[in-house]
Amino acid sequence: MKNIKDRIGVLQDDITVLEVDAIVNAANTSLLGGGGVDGAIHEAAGPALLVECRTLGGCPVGEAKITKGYLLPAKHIIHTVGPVWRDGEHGETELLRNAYSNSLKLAKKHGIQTLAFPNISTGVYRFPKRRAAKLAIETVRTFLEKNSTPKKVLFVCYDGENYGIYQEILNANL
Ligand code: AR6
Repeated sequence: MKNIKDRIGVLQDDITVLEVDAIVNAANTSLLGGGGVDGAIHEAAGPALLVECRTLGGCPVGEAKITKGYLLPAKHIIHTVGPVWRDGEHGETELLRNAYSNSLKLAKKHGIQTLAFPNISTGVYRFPKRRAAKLAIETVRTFLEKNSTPKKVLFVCYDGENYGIYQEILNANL
Protein backbone atom coordinates (compact mmCIF):
# COMPACT_ATOMS: atom_id res chain seq x y z
CA MET A 1 0.00 0.00 0.00
CA LYS A 2 1.17 3.54 -0.73
CA ASN A 3 2.31 5.52 2.26
CA ILE A 4 -0.12 7.86 3.95
CA LYS A 5 1.50 10.99 2.52
CA ASP A 6 0.60 9.85 -1.01
CA ARG A 7 -2.96 9.05 0.03
CA ILE A 8 -3.80 12.56 1.31
CA GLY A 9 -4.05 15.62 -0.93
CA VAL A 10 -5.04 19.25 -0.54
CA LEU A 11 -6.33 21.60 -3.20
CA GLN A 12 -8.12 24.91 -3.51
CA ASP A 13 -11.21 24.41 -5.64
CA ASP A 14 -14.98 24.20 -5.84
CA ILE A 15 -15.79 20.70 -4.57
CA THR A 16 -18.72 20.33 -7.00
CA VAL A 17 -16.41 20.06 -10.03
CA LEU A 18 -14.34 17.13 -8.81
CA GLU A 19 -14.38 13.78 -10.59
CA VAL A 20 -14.12 11.52 -7.56
CA ASP A 21 -16.09 8.55 -6.28
CA ALA A 22 -17.68 10.72 -3.59
CA ILE A 23 -17.67 14.26 -2.26
CA VAL A 24 -18.69 15.04 1.31
CA ASN A 25 -21.35 17.65 2.00
CA ALA A 26 -21.25 19.83 5.13
CA ALA A 27 -25.01 19.69 5.62
CA ASN A 28 -27.42 20.47 8.45
CA THR A 29 -29.54 17.95 10.37
CA SER A 30 -32.52 18.35 8.02
CA LEU A 31 -30.46 17.26 4.96
CA LEU A 32 -32.81 19.45 2.96
CA GLY A 33 -30.23 21.94 1.71
CA GLY A 34 -28.87 25.29 2.88
CA GLY A 35 -26.18 27.81 1.98
CA GLY A 36 -22.40 27.46 1.61
CA VAL A 37 -21.07 24.20 0.22
CA ASP A 38 -24.44 22.52 0.85
CA GLY A 39 -26.20 25.03 -1.40
CA ALA A 40 -23.52 24.70 -4.08
CA ILE A 41 -23.81 20.88 -4.07
CA HIS A 42 -27.62 20.92 -4.33
CA GLU A 43 -27.48 23.46 -7.14
CA ALA A 44 -24.91 21.49 -9.12
CA ALA A 45 -26.48 18.06 -8.48
CA GLY A 46 -29.96 19.19 -9.51
CA PRO A 47 -33.41 18.76 -7.91
CA ALA A 48 -33.35 14.94 -7.87
CA LEU A 49 -30.88 15.17 -4.97
CA LEU A 50 -33.44 16.88 -2.78
CA VAL A 51 -36.00 14.19 -3.67
CA GLU A 52 -33.63 11.47 -2.39
CA CYS A 53 -32.65 13.55 0.66
CA ARG A 54 -36.32 13.80 1.67
CA THR A 55 -36.38 10.01 2.07
CA LEU A 56 -33.46 9.96 4.53
CA GLY A 57 -35.18 11.38 7.61
CA GLY A 58 -32.42 13.88 8.41
CA CYS A 59 -29.05 13.18 10.02
CA PRO A 60 -27.84 13.76 13.59
CA VAL A 61 -24.73 15.89 14.20
CA GLY A 62 -21.58 13.78 13.71
CA GLU A 63 -23.27 11.09 11.60
CA ALA A 64 -23.33 10.57 7.83
CA LYS A 65 -25.67 9.38 5.06
CA ILE A 66 -25.04 8.63 1.39
CA THR A 67 -26.89 9.53 -1.81
CA LYS A 68 -26.20 9.37 -5.51
CA GLY A 69 -24.35 12.29 -7.12
CA TYR A 70 -26.93 12.98 -9.85
CA LEU A 71 -25.62 15.73 -12.17
CA LEU A 72 -22.29 16.02 -10.35
CA PRO A 73 -19.14 14.45 -11.81
CA ALA A 74 -18.85 12.68 -8.42
CA LYS A 75 -20.75 9.38 -8.28
CA HIS A 76 -21.92 9.77 -4.68
CA ILE A 77 -22.43 12.40 -2.01
CA ILE A 78 -21.80 11.63 1.64
CA HIS A 79 -23.83 14.07 3.71
CA THR A 80 -22.51 14.73 7.17
CA VAL A 81 -23.36 17.32 9.80
CA GLY A 82 -20.64 19.12 11.70
CA PRO A 83 -21.21 20.87 15.04
CA VAL A 84 -21.98 24.54 15.46
CA TRP A 85 -19.02 26.04 17.38
CA ARG A 86 -20.13 27.58 20.66
CA ASP A 87 -17.17 27.75 23.06
CA GLY A 88 -15.46 24.38 22.68
CA GLU A 89 -17.12 23.12 25.86
CA HIS A 90 -20.10 21.49 24.18
CA GLY A 91 -18.51 18.41 22.62
CA GLU A 92 -17.59 20.26 19.43
CA THR A 93 -14.25 18.48 19.01
CA GLU A 94 -15.70 14.99 19.38
CA LEU A 95 -18.62 15.80 17.10
CA LEU A 96 -16.38 17.14 14.34
CA ARG A 97 -14.13 14.08 14.66
CA ASN A 98 -17.23 11.88 14.34
CA ALA A 99 -18.36 13.73 11.20
CA TYR A 100 -15.04 12.88 9.53
CA SER A 101 -14.74 9.31 10.83
CA ASN A 102 -18.36 8.35 10.09
CA SER A 103 -17.97 9.74 6.55
CA LEU A 104 -14.83 7.62 6.10
CA LYS A 105 -16.58 4.50 7.45
CA LEU A 106 -19.50 4.99 5.10
CA ALA A 107 -17.12 5.52 2.17
CA LYS A 108 -15.31 2.29 3.01
CA LYS A 109 -18.60 0.38 3.28
CA HIS A 110 -19.55 1.53 -0.23
CA GLY A 111 -16.14 0.81 -1.77
CA ILE A 112 -15.40 4.48 -2.41
CA GLN A 113 -11.76 4.83 -3.39
CA THR A 114 -11.48 8.59 -3.91
CA LEU A 115 -13.15 10.89 -1.39
CA ALA A 116 -13.13 14.69 -1.17
CA PHE A 117 -13.90 16.61 2.03
CA PRO A 118 -14.79 20.31 2.36
CA ASN A 119 -13.68 22.13 5.51
CA ILE A 120 -16.66 20.98 7.59
CA SER A 121 -18.05 23.44 10.20
CA THR A 122 -15.56 26.22 9.35
CA GLY A 123 -18.08 28.40 7.50
CA VAL A 124 -21.36 29.51 9.06
CA TYR A 125 -20.86 26.99 11.91
CA ARG A 126 -17.76 29.02 12.96
CA PHE A 127 -15.47 26.18 14.13
CA PRO A 128 -11.94 27.70 14.44
CA LYS A 129 -10.18 26.88 11.17
CA ARG A 130 -6.78 25.77 12.42
CA ARG A 131 -8.27 23.60 15.12
CA ALA A 132 -10.68 22.03 12.61
CA ALA A 133 -7.87 21.39 10.11
CA LYS A 134 -5.66 19.65 12.70
CA LEU A 135 -8.56 17.46 13.78
CA ALA A 136 -9.58 16.64 10.18
CA ILE A 137 -6.04 15.67 9.15
CA GLU A 138 -5.44 13.62 12.30
CA THR A 139 -8.75 11.75 11.91
CA VAL A 140 -8.19 10.99 8.22
CA ARG A 141 -4.60 9.91 8.77
CA THR A 142 -5.57 7.55 11.61
CA PHE A 143 -8.30 6.00 9.48
CA LEU A 144 -6.06 5.53 6.43
CA GLU A 145 -3.38 3.88 8.55
CA LYS A 146 -5.87 1.18 9.50
CA ASN A 147 -7.84 0.90 6.25
CA SER A 148 -6.90 0.52 2.56
CA THR A 149 -10.25 2.01 1.38
CA PRO A 150 -10.54 4.87 0.49
CA LYS A 151 -7.25 4.85 -1.41
CA LYS A 152 -7.13 8.64 -1.61
CA VAL A 153 -8.63 11.49 0.44
CA LEU A 154 -8.61 15.09 -0.75
CA PHE A 155 -9.12 18.13 1.46
CA VAL A 156 -10.82 20.69 -0.74
CA CYS A 157 -10.40 24.24 0.49
CA TYR A 158 -12.50 27.02 -0.94
CA ASP A 159 -10.98 29.97 0.86
CA GLY A 160 -7.29 30.84 0.80
CA GLU A 161 -7.03 30.92 4.58
CA ASN A 162 -8.02 27.25 4.94
CA TYR A 163 -5.81 26.29 2.00
CA GLY A 164 -2.79 27.91 3.64
CA ILE A 165 -3.51 26.24 6.98
CA TYR A 166 -3.85 22.77 5.40
CA GLN A 167 -0.67 23.13 3.37
CA GLU A 168 1.25 24.24 6.43
CA ILE A 169 0.05 21.37 8.63
CA LEU A 170 0.46 18.69 5.96
CA ASN A 171 3.96 19.90 5.05
CA ALA A 172 4.99 19.98 8.70
CA ASN A 173 3.50 16.68 9.81
CA LEU A 174 3.69 14.23 6.97
N1 AR6 B 1 -16.65 23.94 -2.55
C1 AR6 B 1 -15.83 23.69 -1.48
N2 AR6 B 1 -15.94 24.33 -0.30
C2 AR6 B 1 -16.89 25.29 -0.20
C3 AR6 B 1 -17.78 25.62 -1.25
C4 AR6 B 1 -17.63 24.90 -2.48
N3 AR6 B 1 -18.41 25.11 -3.52
N4 AR6 B 1 -18.60 26.61 -0.81
C5 AR6 B 1 -18.24 26.91 0.45
N5 AR6 B 1 -17.20 26.12 0.83
P1 AR6 B 1 -20.26 26.07 5.15
P2 AR6 B 1 -20.59 24.70 7.77
C6 AR6 B 1 -16.47 26.07 2.11
O1 AR6 B 1 -20.78 27.35 5.70
O2 AR6 B 1 -19.74 25.71 8.44
C7 AR6 B 1 -25.06 25.31 5.28
O3 AR6 B 1 -26.08 26.28 5.14
C8 AR6 B 1 -16.46 27.30 3.00
O4 AR6 B 1 -15.48 28.22 2.56
O5 AR6 B 1 -20.71 25.63 3.80
O6 AR6 B 1 -20.33 23.24 8.04
C9 AR6 B 1 -25.60 23.98 5.75
O7 AR6 B 1 -26.89 23.70 5.27
C10 AR6 B 1 -16.08 26.68 4.34
O8 AR6 B 1 -14.66 26.57 4.47
O9 AR6 B 1 -20.60 24.81 6.14
C11 AR6 B 1 -25.56 24.12 7.24
O10 AR6 B 1 -26.72 24.78 7.71
C12 AR6 B 1 -16.65 25.25 4.27
O11 AR6 B 1 -17.06 25.07 2.90
C13 AR6 B 1 -24.36 25.00 7.48
O12 AR6 B 1 -24.15 25.73 6.28
C14 AR6 B 1 -17.84 25.02 5.17
O13 AR6 B 1 -18.69 26.16 5.20
C15 AR6 B 1 -23.12 24.19 7.75
O14 AR6 B 1 -22.09 25.05 8.11
